Formats: sequence, C-alpha cells, structure tokens
Amino acid sequence: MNETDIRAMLNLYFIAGTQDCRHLPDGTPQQKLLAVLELALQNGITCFQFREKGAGALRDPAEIRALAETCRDLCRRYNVPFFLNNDVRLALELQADGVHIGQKDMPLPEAAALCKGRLVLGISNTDMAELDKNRDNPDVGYFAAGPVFATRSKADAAPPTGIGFIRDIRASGFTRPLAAIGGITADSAADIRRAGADGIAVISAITQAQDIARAVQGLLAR
Ligand code: TZP
Repeated sequence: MNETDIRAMLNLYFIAGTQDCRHLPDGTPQQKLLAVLELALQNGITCFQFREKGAGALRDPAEIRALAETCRDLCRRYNVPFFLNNDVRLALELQADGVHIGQKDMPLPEAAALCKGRLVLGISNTDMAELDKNRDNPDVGYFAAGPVFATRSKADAAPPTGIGFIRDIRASGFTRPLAAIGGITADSAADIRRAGADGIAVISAITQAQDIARAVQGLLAR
C-alpha cells in the first residue's frame, strides 16, 4: 500500500472487538461484533482493526483467531483493509493488510523487521516525544495520535490531548499519514480533520450508535 492509499484508508478507521459490542441484544459475542462490522462495511468504513482487548474480551486464543479470520474475510468482501491490534505474528499468519502497535507493545524495530514488505505498520502516539522518536522512520505506515478526547473504550488510556495535539503535530512539519483517535464523534470529526488529521479512528461512535448506518455516514469525510 502506498502513502496515498494509506491516507485514504485512514478516512474512517473503525476499531472493535467483542468487548465493544456486549451491550447489543442478540447473538453470541462474535455474532454481535460481526453484525456491527458488516453494517459499518456496508456504509463505508475505510479500514477495520480487530482489537480484542480489555474487560469482556474473549480469552481463548483459538476463538480469537477464528473470529479474526471471519472479520478478515468479511473485510475482503468489501475491499476494506483489515488490521490486527498488537499481534504481529498472527497478522502475518492471517495475511492481514496491517498491524497496529502501541508504544508498550512489541518494540518497533522488531515489529518493523517482521512487517517489512508484508504488512502496513501503524503506531500509537500519546504525546510529541513519542511521535518524535519515529517521525522519520520509513517502516511506519501511519501514525495514530491521541486520545484527543476522553474515552470509555480503553481503560488505561493516556490523558486527553485535545485537538491542539493534532494542530501541533502538523505545525511541527510532520506530513506523514496521521489518524486522530479517542472520543471522536460526528460532532468533532470535521474539526479534527481541519486540524490536519488524514482521518479518524473510532470505536464507540460506531459500536454505541443507535443507528449504525447513519453514524458511519455522519463520520465519513464529505
Ligand atoms: N487508543 C487510544 S483511545 C482508544 C484507543 C484504542 C479508544 C478509542 O475509542 P473511542 O470509543 O472512539 O473513544
């Protein structure tokens, strides 16, 4: 994937696992996630990251792997890139399009060596010092910045940065693919994009929506 494709992919980057869909009324945890994912795909999400993590997440590696495969196949049907959170080796085995790591996951050089030529690598950044460590690293495909706002979807999230973080990143001369994350809703999406983000990464703005189709349409850049 070249940089233009990656930027386009970041437009509306949906992240979810079964833990984000437990509140829905019908089906197994897996069926709930897959129903949300399919609606989100039908309505135009531009990327999906399977993130099975935190309270309420599946624990059995075989179950997680099977669900990841089903999510991958569903994304393929809609021609939408499929990413895995953290697990670089599983991402390689499943021939995912990419993998997203945090600053405390597998060290970047190790992840980069495994991903090279095979997976797009994304990395989280909670402040400018973290971004500065890797800003010129050609092995990183895209950078996520945040949480911009308070989030209920990640228990150990860093303090919110505000939209100023996105503005500061661009003011520092950073031109690489950038997604904003954390507490983003349809109301803040336009401001976030104006601040310089190529796109937004969301969990609850989609998984908690009363009307998922409308929510996705409202989050997409117009
Ligand atoms: N990383 C930083 S904030 C966050 C992650 C995974 C959660 C984003 O979820 P929401 O519901 O869009 O705030």
